[in-house]
Amino acid sequence: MRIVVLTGGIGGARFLLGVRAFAQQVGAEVTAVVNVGDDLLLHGLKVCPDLDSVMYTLGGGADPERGWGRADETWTVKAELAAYGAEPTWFGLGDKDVATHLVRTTMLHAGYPLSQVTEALAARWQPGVRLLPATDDRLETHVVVDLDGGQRAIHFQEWWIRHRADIPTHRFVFVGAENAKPAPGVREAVAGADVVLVAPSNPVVSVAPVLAVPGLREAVVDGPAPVVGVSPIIGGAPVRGMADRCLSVLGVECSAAGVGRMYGARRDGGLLDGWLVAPEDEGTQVPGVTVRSAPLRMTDEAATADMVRAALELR
Ligand code: FO1
Repeated sequence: MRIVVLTGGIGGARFLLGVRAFAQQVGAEVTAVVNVGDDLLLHGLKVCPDLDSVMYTLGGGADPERGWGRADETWTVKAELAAYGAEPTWFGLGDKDVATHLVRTTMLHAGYPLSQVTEALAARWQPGVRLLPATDDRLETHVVVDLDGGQRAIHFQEWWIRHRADIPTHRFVFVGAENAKPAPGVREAVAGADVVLVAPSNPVVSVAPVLAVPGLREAVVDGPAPVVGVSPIIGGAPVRGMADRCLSVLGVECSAAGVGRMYGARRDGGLLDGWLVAPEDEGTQVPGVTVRSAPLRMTDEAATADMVRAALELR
């Protein structure tokens, strides 16, 4: 069996732990197509938070409390940058993490595309799933907000971390998306998949930028594989993160039904064939989509693998 997962964020990385565990039980191959909209250039370094969260989490090197960055991290570089007054001070790179960005940036400057750089970095971490950025091209999520007396577009990370998503917000813009192409291997993986899973990631800022890459959404919805999503919302609240803030910007109800309907039924031009919701959301209806419930708390790998099994039963 070949499983493709559209994913991003820390929830997506934890979901992949369960996908990998399930895949090991049944001998399946997994390809993760990862959001790059959170990526940023910082102090001359290319930082790819979602690719790194997946790589560190699956490689056993992620900080378990934060969910991002490295375990047993130290912060000397951050303190030294602050001593120079180098902005931004609201975004911190750990010392170990900096090594990843140095290697990545050096390879990118040498002309390697992000997909090849990701493969090279993953050779160290052995994540056990194939990691593909959604695109090798520049695609950044920016957020149009009211700030300093005017309307401005700021980088997603500034909105998310500096402002805790708590300023008047108008819309999200996936800068560069219109000229982006799916990274090499993405279309092929989707075309050869037995199932495409949409991880319980933030639908607005993790999954939407993946699907915003021209040709990628089409490959999924016009492809042969059934598409099954897992709800990131349980009982009206996000499992983690600030999906509620993001959904309210779009005027979408923060519920399993709201997100399922936003994705829509594949047969009606949307994305989904199946939608897995939590027992708390039993009875959720999404027109044209088969909905089932199963426990969705990713408390450990075994529980998450059970979620994946339940999602695959929706095929
Ligand atoms: N999140 C924070 O809340 N504060 C930070 O200073 C921060 C730094 C950071 C550095 C590298 C990295 O890969 C992730 C980092 N994150 C930080 C997490 C990140 O902002 C978001 O959680 C993701 O982009 C959302 O998926």
